Amino acid sequence: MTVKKGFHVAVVGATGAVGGQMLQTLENRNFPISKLTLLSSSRSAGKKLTFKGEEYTVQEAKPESFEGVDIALFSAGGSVSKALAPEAAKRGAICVDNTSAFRMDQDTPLVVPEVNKADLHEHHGIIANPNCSTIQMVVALEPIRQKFGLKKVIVSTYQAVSGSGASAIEELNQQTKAIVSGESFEPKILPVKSDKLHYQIAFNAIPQIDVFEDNGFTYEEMKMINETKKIMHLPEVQVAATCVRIPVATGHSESVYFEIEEDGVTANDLKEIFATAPGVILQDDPSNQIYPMAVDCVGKNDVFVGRIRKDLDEPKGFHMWVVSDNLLKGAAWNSVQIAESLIHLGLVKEK
Ligand code: NAP
Ligand code: 3JN
Repeated sequence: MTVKKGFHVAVVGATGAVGGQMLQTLENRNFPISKLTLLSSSRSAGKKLTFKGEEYTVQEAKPESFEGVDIALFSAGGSVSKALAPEAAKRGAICVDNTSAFRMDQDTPLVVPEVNKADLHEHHGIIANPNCSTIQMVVALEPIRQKFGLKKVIVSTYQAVSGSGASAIEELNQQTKAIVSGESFEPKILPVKSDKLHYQIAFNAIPQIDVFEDNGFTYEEMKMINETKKIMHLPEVQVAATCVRIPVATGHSESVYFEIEEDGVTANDLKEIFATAPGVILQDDPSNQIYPMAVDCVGKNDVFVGRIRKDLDEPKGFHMWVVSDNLLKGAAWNSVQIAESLIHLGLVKEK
């Protein structure tokens, strides 16, 4: 029998929209895996999934599932992470958690490798993967901050339905078909499955992602505000967000207004920075109608930036359009990138 070299990897939520991309990304990256454990709820236990041409049976996630696991990638919702990530860490696994469960905990690094990879050294068994909308924005803002400082950010998002899971993709498809064929339908998932009211997403834009907080912002908006400050180590930066769901399957777009600290900077100075910034692809040529669009970013790991222009009134203010595949850089790729970084930094060892 040949012994495979690499790590025992567990994927929690393997049957979900993010979990599926997680498996695809591990496969595409040829991630060093000696053993793969696929976990879900009891609903999908027994289901077969294929990885690198081999069939795996999904098991129900339990504390004992993590015996011998080196790296556990969680994307099964916050309550599952709260219950099982500490159990996995207790058994010696390093957890990369895609939910908001631990993101703002002081002891948990919140990491986007292009921005704050060094924070991985501070981990205590759990590393948090930020919210998708935050990730793509900070990848674009960080190279600007490094050169010119950052004072203020105002972002409006145009978020794809896949951010809300496999059932939301299905809801958009069904509603679209129903509307074009003149049939009736009943919205059941968006904006938030557990909230009181549900609205049509096909041919619509819904200004609510996640539940409302007492301050009038939604939880998604508060994630963008708080996570940006933590990842960039900028507690004083002013951030405001408005998050909107649009009828796009995959690919979040963002209109980002930001103010830098330095005077005399031009839009061309920013374009020069983006041309070589890690994880960024510059697509900005208005005369030839070149700018990032959601349909073009699907299946790609990068963050696409364009429409860069200086504000007409505020000399330190700029606008840009930032697009990325929310299931890849926003979730699966950032998580696998964190796992690869842990290996390169010698922070995870094969058992
Ligand atoms: P999804 O398509 O609805 O999939 C949910 C997954 O979680 C399924 O595999 C499901 O298994 C599993 N699951 C549900 N309850 C479970 C339980 N009690 N124990 C074990 N597994 C359970 O949702 P998704 O879009 O993949 O998102 C999943 C989670 O990832 C979200 O809740 C969120 O926390 C996180 N997420 C993060 C980002 C980000 O911004 N970084 C983006 C999207 C999602 P079954 O097949 O058995 O139901
Ligand atoms: O809606 C989107 O586009 C992104 C959604 C992310 C999400 C969905 C459900 C629960 C999250 C997240 O990662 O912020 C969570 C969560 O709070 O864990």
